[in-house]
Amino acid sequence: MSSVDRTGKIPNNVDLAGDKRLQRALEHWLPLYMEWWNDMGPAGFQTKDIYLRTAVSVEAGGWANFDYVKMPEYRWGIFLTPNDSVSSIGFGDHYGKPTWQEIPGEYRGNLRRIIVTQADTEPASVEQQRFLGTIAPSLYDMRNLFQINVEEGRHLWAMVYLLFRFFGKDGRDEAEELLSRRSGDEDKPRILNAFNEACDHWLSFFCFTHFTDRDGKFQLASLAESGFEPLARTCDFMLTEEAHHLFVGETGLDRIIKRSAELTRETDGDPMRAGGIPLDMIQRAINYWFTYSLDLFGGEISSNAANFFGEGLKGRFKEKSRYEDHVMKDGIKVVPQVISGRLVEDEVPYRNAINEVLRDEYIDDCQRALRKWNRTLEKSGLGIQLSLPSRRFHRHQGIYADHPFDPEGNLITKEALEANTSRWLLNNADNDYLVSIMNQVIEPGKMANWIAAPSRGINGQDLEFEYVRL
Ligand code: BYC
Ligand code: FE
Ligand code: FE
Repeated sequence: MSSVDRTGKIPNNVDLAGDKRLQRALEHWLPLYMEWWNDMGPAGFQTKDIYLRTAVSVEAGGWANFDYVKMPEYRWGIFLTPNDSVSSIGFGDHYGKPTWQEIPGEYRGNLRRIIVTQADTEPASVEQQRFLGTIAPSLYDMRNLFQINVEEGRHLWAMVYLLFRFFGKDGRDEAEELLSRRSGDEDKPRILNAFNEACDHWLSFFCFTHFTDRDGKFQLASLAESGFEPLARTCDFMLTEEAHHLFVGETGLDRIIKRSAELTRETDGDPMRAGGIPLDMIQRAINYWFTYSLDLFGGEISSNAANFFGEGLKGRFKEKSRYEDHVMKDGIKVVPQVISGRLVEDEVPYRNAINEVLRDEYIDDCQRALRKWNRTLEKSGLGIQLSLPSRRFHRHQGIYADHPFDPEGNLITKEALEANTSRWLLNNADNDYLVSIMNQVIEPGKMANWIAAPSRGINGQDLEFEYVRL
């Protein structure tokens, strides 16, 4: 593993200087990326100094440097977690054999597809969040938004490096396509559904970073197990940045919930009178983003996923420590299915149900965060609790997508679903209201009225710190 080179146009620890063709190819892509960033990145703040962290090393303790940076001058680099020893493939049909440093020819198609799908989500999220800076509830939050945006940009670099390094002309074509699709575009949408949904205000932003970035955590962790070592080490390093995105989402929602509970009490149950966010609206936002994020795990029964596992390309979450049998050739998993209009428990070959195994882990993690929010609510004494809807509710992918379910997961009629949709899911009136109460707050240390202050600042700085110089 080579050391970190910070002198070139593209900071990296993959010895770009030692591979001139690759270096030139990536340097050629850089202005295309900048064009995309200037067109589709955060609107209105490109010339401002933002207090940002930049990945500068891969050492666990000191990988990040904090300083004021203008976003277009951010140093998007390529960093892989170092490999200090020879590794072996941790699961699937090649279990125990040495990991691959180059792409095995027969898996080229599947690896390309996985890498492109992962890559596509990164710029998509930046596009979705493009206008949120203009309605940020504080400088602290505005800074966190931009931090996430530049790091999603770096995640795109991480994947594009793999495309250029290992996929030749196909990889270069894919890298261009990644800059030409657009979130929500009718003709050239992003690949996965959640990344085409509008994220027009900060309740959706916090739900997105909590629920949708959390899909990123679980997908990246599964890819960090990959037998294709460059992919594994790239994803492993991306996870260090991901933790902050999840922190922003989880604590952002907690702060909204805390403030909403206060305003609900102060207004005898009508927080909208005080410009606050009603708790039932928060529940609808949770229902909406949690279920779109469940779709991101793919179908409950998937031969793609079975192949990815068998081929050693994509493992399970914490494959080594959480599982004993790493081959799972004959296991089964019970998956409830709709058969003749009724929900019936069905046995599915384990590998075919592996998307569902990862979704289980994800749901557990979401439940953990929910319990924390509910403790915040308990302290308010309102007697209201939030919940996660069933994994069958409001799905657009997989075996439940074509059937109407209520948030408890019961099969209902289409009419009953239609009659209740606006009660169960974030709706146009909610979105209009949420946009209407969100005005930019730029006095250092001040918060918009609809959200509580965070418990501390960033990198040991005070809350009053000038996180963005406007
Ligand atoms: N929307 O066999 P199936 C992140 C397609 S987030 C639209 O069930 P599979 C981030 C599927 O492509 C992490 N289409 O699915 C977060 C297939 O299409 P074809 C992103 C979907 O392959 C926030 C068909 O339906 N990383 O990093 O087992 C901010 C049948 O699919 C969807 C990854 O996703 C959907 N939701 O699993 C920034 C990791 N779901 O072949 C960043 C890489 C499925 O019929 N991706 N389809 O045309 C994968 O591992 C897999 O592709 C999936 C799907 C888990 C996504
Ligand atoms: Fe990312
Ligand atoms: Fe993220």
